[in-house]
Amino acid sequence: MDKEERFWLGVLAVVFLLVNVITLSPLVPWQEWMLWSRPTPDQTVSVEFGDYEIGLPPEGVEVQVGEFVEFVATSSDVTYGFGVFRQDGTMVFQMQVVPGHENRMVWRFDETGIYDVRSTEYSGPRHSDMLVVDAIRVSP
Ligand SMILES: [Cu+2]
Repeated sequence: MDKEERFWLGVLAVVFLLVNVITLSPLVPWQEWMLWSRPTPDQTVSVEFGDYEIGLPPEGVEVQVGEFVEFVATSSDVTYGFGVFRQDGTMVFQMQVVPGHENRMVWRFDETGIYDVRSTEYSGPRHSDMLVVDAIRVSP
């Protein structure tokens, strides 16, 4: 390895470390409560996946801005994805829903609105039908 190669290897190592330090640090607003503190959820919402259906609580999901919500998703057959989307189609967050586990995610919504839920993991031929419009209502 010559001198120039060592230099660029060093640059790569520094970039790697910087990106990790920045993305894991509490400077990223949600990392403070996702990684560094363990807030007690204000409510828990169960989501049951199975046979290409997304089973949300029948009474709906009502959340307040700033509240910590724990989503607990299970699957009775294959791996799905639990994705929460804004009305403009941009994603808020998602997690994989692996069968045989309680897949947990704590989230704090910081904007009011109505959110859709869709499967974000290709799960088979009916995957694209896995959409629940207006699934989560976040109020002030
Ligand atoms: Cu799917």
